[in-house]
Amino acid sequence: MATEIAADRTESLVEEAARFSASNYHPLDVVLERGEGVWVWDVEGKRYLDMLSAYSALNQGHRHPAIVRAAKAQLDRVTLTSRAFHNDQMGPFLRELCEATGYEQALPMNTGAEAVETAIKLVRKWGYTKKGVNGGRAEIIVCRNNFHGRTTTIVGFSSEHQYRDGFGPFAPGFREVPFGDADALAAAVTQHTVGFLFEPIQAEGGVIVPPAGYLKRVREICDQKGIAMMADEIQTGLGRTGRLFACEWEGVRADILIVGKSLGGGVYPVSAVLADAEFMEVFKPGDHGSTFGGNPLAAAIARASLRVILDEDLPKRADELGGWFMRELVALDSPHVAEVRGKGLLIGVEIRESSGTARPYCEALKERGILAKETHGQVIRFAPPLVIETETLQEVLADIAEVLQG
Ligand code: IF1
Repeated sequence: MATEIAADRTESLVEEAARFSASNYHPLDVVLERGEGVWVWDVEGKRYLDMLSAYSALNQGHRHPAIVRAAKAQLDRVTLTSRAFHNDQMGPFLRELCEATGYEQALPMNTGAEAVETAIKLVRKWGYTKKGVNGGRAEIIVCRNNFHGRTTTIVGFSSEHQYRDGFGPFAPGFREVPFGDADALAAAVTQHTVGFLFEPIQAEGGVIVPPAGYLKRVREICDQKGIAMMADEIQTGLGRTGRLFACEWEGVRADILIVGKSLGGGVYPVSAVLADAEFMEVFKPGDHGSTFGGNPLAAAIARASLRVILDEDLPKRADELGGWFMRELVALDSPHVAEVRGKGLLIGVEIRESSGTARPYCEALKERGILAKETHGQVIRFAPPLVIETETLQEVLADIAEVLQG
């Protein structure tokens, strides 16, 4: 009886959301009401392991005590000042972010897409004022299969039909090359090119890891041609792939680094663009802004979020646990799996076309208390919070084995 009532509650909440929201999503039928660490609970009291981590926005886990403490303390002080005035959190936040990443300056925004837009404006103005590109003709090279957000400018250079269809007209000034092909990048550069925007691993694209040496070659080409290397590490950054930033895997430093997601610790949207003053100084008062960017609540939360990543050495955890977990997934030797790929705790399991799509596998995992989300039809993405324990991963592996081998 009690479980029936609970199931009714799930159904009515799912229906309510469907009735009153736009249908731009197709979520699994689970309604969550509580989260702690790597666990979430639904309205029926059932516990799940969160293997999606809100697309890497929860690297520190749900409601990390240090981050919640910082948020609560700041809620009792001041939450929003606007950039018309200073606040006592933003400066320390940006200094700590610069110190952690090795860039001279940072510009705070809120969502990932806003930070990408900010980077686009930054590199264009840098191109016009410092590189001498002809006014209005700046070109940015992007990768096929990219995902950088949902604004009209950004979807305008997406190669995914659905992300674009019906939303044009789009902004000009973008040129596409295949991801992972450094020669194609070199060949695409013209006198108008100002930058190359890329994800070190294409996450939404299906967890696509580029060939070894790619990022190094990209760095060399950007240096040779005098264009800006622009890394979107919104999803790959802040420890996810086993390094603080995925570019570190090849010892490479981008000119413009874009961060988001876990910078807000899963508590609040916080994003930022990082670069040296040579770039950042092109922004003059009034050139760019945001009502909420750099607000004291965001800054206090981001400071705590960053501190957790560094203090708990989450990149190292992701490296060790991810390497082990990926080997175990390969060792399952499932007949339904075409490939297991990824880095750190950003792992994609590609289901063979002959075994159907990834969605039913995600549904079956959900039944066993594991939340994962398919991407691009065939790929199950496993990306748990980086605070996960080895024993927990070990336990779910048995369930994953059943689902993948069944
Ligand atoms: C959705 C995907 C992930 C990103 C990279 C910028 C952004 C994202 C590399 C924009 C955002 C999100 C968007 C969210 C789901 C999620 C996603 F499947 F859509 F692609 F993570 F894989 N750069 N990715 O991954 O950041 O503006 O959203 O803060 O659109 O449903 P945002």
